[in-house]
Amino acid sequence: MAEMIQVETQGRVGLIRLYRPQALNALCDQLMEELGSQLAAFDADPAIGAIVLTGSEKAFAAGADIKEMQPRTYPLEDFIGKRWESILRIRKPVIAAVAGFALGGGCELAMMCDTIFAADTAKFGQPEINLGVIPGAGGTQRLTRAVGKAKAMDLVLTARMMDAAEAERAGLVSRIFPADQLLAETLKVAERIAALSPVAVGFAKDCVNRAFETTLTEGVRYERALFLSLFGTPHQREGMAAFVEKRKPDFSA
Ligand code: CO8
Repeated sequence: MAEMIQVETQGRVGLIRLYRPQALNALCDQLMEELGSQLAAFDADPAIGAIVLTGSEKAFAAGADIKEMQPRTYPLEDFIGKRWESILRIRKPVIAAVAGFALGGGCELAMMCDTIFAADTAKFGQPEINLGVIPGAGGTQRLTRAVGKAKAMDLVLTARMMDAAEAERAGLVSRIFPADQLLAETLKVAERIAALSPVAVGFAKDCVNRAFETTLTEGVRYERALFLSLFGTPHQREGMAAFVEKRKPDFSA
């Protein structure tokens, strides 16, 4: 039974709420293990089409757990990879709904999701430099790809926080909502995605992510192969027939 996350489903959407209220959802090993298991369970469940990951009003997550890391000394095993990278293996879309602090590992976790929706209260940052370390779960890489070198360098070197408006302008965040509407609006978007063809949605996610891993020519070749293979699915036939027949498509079959 998970203690540090709360799990619900709403229609075809799986909702995971990080839940360590006494520590601003600091991402300790136990929490990350619970999160990884639940993400994998939703990914394997055909009744779920999209996943929303959120925190509390005050914090999405204020970072990796500093108290847990404090006694660690070099040389040490990679305590990050096995717990933090499970989210990257999820084939269904994962939307981060961020209110309050998303700092350090919290910002990195949000950036591992497929897109970020933010409350107007959200604050993003990579303050690890203040602790005598640097981001360790992809922050220097994903933030730089999301917002460009100048702003990423500014955030990583100064530890300053960026508010939701700045994060949206910079391209880190896709949409901003008033804090009291963040979850409802995010769930609406997730439900819409969850009603689409799961194969097409998975391929679309995979192709956009591929853009970060390969050259343009290879990426376009990959996209085309997946696009063409979708013509072997009933969902392509249903989607296009529904358009021609002026009705809503039904991708549930
Ligand atoms: N780790 C552990 N405990 C935390 C963390 C954290 N990251 N953040 C907050 N807490 C705890 C506080 O210690 C406090 O607990 P207690 O009441 O027992 O003292 C409680 O949460 C409430 O926090 P505050 O009293 O500090 O709340 P404020 O509203 O005054 O301040 C802040 C909020 C500004 C967010 C402040 O808590 C803060 O600066 N937190 C730390 C932010 C930070 O430095 N994050 C980066 C951590 S390092 C990291 O993420 C590296 C990632 C590397 C990859 C992953 C490796 C596993």
